[in-house]
Amino acid sequence: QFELGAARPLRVSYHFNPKVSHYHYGVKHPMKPFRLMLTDHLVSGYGMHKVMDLYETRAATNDELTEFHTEDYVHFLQKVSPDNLGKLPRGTLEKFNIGDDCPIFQNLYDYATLYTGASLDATRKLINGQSDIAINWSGGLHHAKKNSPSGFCYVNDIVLSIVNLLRYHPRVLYIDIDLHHGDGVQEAFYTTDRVYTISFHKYNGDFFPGTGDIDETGCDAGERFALNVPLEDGIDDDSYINLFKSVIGPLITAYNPTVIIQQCGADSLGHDRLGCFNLNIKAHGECVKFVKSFGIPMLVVGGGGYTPRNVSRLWAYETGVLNDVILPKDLPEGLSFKNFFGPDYSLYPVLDDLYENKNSKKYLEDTRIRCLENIRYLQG
Ligand code: V1S
Ligand code: CA
Ligand code: ZN
Repeated sequence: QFELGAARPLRVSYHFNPKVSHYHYGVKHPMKPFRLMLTDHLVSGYGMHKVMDLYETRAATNDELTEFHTEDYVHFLQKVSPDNLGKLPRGTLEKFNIGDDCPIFQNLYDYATLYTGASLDATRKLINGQSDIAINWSGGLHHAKKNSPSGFCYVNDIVLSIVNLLRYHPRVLYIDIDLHHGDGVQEAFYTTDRVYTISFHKYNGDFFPGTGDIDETGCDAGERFALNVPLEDGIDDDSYINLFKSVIGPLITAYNPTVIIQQCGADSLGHDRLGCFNLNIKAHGECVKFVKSFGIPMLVVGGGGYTPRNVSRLWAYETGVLNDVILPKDLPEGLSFKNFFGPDYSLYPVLDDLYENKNSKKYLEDTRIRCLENIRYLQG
C-alpha cells in the first residue's frame, strides 16, 4: 500500500528463456549466445531475481515476424538448415545475405524466434502497464532488414517491438549505444515522425555497417527524426557520458516520447573483441541511469558484445541500475563459471587502458553542436 502522492517503486520485469543461450553461430564466430547464460547467473547470483518480475519467455510466431519481415524471408529462415543448404536453388544464399557474418546454424529459426519472443513479451508488459521497465538482454539485434539478415542479426526484434508499441504510443524514442550503427531500426522508421532513432557508434565510412554519418537525419515526414553520433576510436568515459547527456537530455525534452527503447550493446566497452572504445562498465551504465531518470516507460535490450565475461558483468550491473541497486564489486558467493571472471574477480574490471582517444575536444564539441541544431528543429 502506498500513500497518495508518495512515489511508487518502479516495476521492473526481466524476460529470459535459458534455451536462447544454447545456440552456436560457429566456433570462429564472435557472437556467443552463451554470454546470456553468464549474465543470468550474475543477475540471479546478486539476488536481482528477487526484486524483479521474472518471465520465462515464449518464441515469437511466424505471423508476428511478418509484421516487419517479408513472408519469403521468414519462410526461408523457417526451412533452411545446415543439412539442406546444398539443395537450395542457385542464388538463394546470396539473395538472403548468408555468409560468415550470418551463417546458417542448427535451429537458427528457434534462436531468432526465442530472442524476439522475449522482446515482444517485454513490450506487452509495457503496453498493458504491468511494467515500467522491461528488460530482455537476449534482444537488441538492430541490423536485421525486412528481407535479409545482417551483422549477426536474423530477425529485428527492436523493429517488431516498436511496431507493437506504435499501436498504443504516439511517440517512440529509440536510443542505441551499441558500438555499431543501428541501421536496421533507423531504416525501418526513416520516413516517420512517430519514431525518433538515435545511434552513437564508431564511424569512418568503412566500419560495419558503413552507415550512420551525422548527415543521415531522416526523410519525408521523418526528416529530422533520426540522429547519428559518429565517433572515432578510443572514446573515454567522460567524453562519452558528457556527449550522451548533453544530446539525450534536450532530445527527450523536445521530442517528449511516451516510451523509450534503449539498446545497450556491450561492444562499446573497452577490451571488446570487436571493439575500439575505452568505456568502463560504470560509464556505459551511467547512460542507462540517465535515460531512466526521466521516468518514461523503458524497454531495455542487449545487442552486440564479444567478450562474454565483460558483456555479462555490464548487463548484470545495468540490471542493478534499472532496479536502483548498486551491485558490490565482489562477485556473488558460489557463482557458477566464476573462473571466467579472473584474474580480478571483480564486477568492475579496468577497461579504459587500451586505445588512444582519437576524438579531439573540438571534434566532440562540433558534433554536440550539430546534434543540438537538429534537435532544436523539433521545437519549431
Ligand atoms: N568488425 C567485425 C566483424 N567480425 C566479423 C566476423 C569475424 C569472424 C567470423 F567468423 C564471423 C564474422 N564480422 C564483422 C562485421 C559484422 C559486425 C556485426 C556487429 C553486430 C552488432 O554488434 O552490432 C549487433 C549484434 N562484418 C564485417 O565487417 C563485414 C565483413 C565486412 C568483414 C568480416 N567478414 C567475416 C564478413 C565481411
Ligand atoms: Ca550504436
Ligand atoms: Zn555492435
